[in-house]
Order: sequence, then C-alpha cells, then structure tokens
Amino acid sequence: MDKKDIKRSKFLSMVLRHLPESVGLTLDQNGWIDVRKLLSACAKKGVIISPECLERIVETNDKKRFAFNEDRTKIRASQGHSVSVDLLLKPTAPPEYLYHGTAMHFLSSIQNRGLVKGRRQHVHLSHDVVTAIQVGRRHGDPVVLKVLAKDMMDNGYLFYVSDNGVWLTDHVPSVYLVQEDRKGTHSDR
Ligand code: HQG
Repeated sequence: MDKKDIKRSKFLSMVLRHLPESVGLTLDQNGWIDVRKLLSACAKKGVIISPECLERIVETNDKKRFAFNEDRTKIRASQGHSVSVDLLLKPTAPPEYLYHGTAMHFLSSIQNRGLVKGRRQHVHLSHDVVTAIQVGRRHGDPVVLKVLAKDMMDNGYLFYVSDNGVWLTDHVPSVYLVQEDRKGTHSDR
C-alpha cells in the first residue's frame, strides 16, 4: 500500500471507528455505512477516494481493517470502534492463551485494574506474540501480557473474534495475566 493509500486508510479508520459525524454521517447499528454516501462525504472534506481506490484499500490493508457487505454497497470497520455498534459477533471459544501488547508505563495500572477497554468497545487481544509486540510499541516500550483465555472462558468470560481475526473481550482481570519476558516466554507472575 502506498503512502497516499495509508493516509486514506487512516482517515477511513477514523470515520468508520470513531468519528463518522466528522464527515456528517452516522453508522447504522451494526457499523455499516453506504459506500457512495461515504465516498461523497469524504470528498467534501477533501479526501478523494474513488470506488476503485476503496476496493484497493480494502483488499490490500495490512490488517484487513475494513469489510464490504455481500453486495458491496456498504462498508464497515471490522473492529476497533469507540462508536457504539453491534457487530453481531458470536461468542467463540478462544485458544488456551491469547496475547495483549501494551507499554511498560501502563503495567502498574493494569496490575491494579486488569485490562480495561477504555474508549474502545472491547479489550483487543491477538493469537500471536509478534502482533502483540507491534501493538504495544504504538504506546511506548512494549510489553507482552499472556492472557489465560481458556481459564477465563471456563470461568464464564466471553470472547469474540472479529472478521479480521482480532480477539475481543470485555475485561481481563489481572489474575489472568502473565507477563512475558522480552524473548516471548513467560516470567514468574
Ligand atoms: C492500555 C490496533 C492502563 C492497553 C491494534 C493499551 C489493536 C491500560 C491502551 C487495536 C489498562 C489502550 C487496539 C489499565 C488497558 N490501565 N492502561 N487498566 N488496560 N490499558 O489503542 O489494544 O492498527 O485503545 O494496554 O492492532 O493498543 O488500529 O488499544 O495500551 O487491535 O487496526 O490502554 O488497535 O489496531 O490503547 O489497540 P488502544 P490497543 P489498528
């Protein structure tokens, strides 16, 4: 994806996850927006995206952040919303462990409160350590927390997986978190 498409993709993330009203639109209850309305609203804000360009962004996006509906008349972000939407995801059994990347300076608060969703609709988890490190690095010196996902499920916590493979849950109490060391193996709790 070239730099111009990355910029357009970031703009679309902002609109489709957080601030549809910034281009004068609202998402429907399941997060969808009409493609033609979206492109014309973006153009009015000076962000020119042709239908072909949108197809390219959806197809080549590194995390497959966006998805079309079946007849490709609507589009939505697959996860990451702060706007309240119901993606109609079904509870799904997670693997034994999932991972969350964060930054060192958040650790003491996470130890106190567990992983909280903050402004987003869910806590975001990945099935691999490498992704977690990349996510953590966005916030500072990265740290990976292993989430005892199966134990959580056995104790009644629900997990969902988005269309683009991100694992989601509401809250992870710190008792289910184990800090990984820098080589990706766990250290003592
Ligand atoms: C931290 C990206 C203090 C949490 C990624 C994180 C992801 C706490 C930050 C998606 C805390 C929130 C989401 C607590 C959690 N005290 N800090 N109790 N509990 N935190 O950006 O998970 O590239 O809202 O560890 O791939 O970093 O945008 O969430 O550091 O899937 O598609 O609070 O965004 O996807 O930060 O990232 P964020 P995130 P995209």
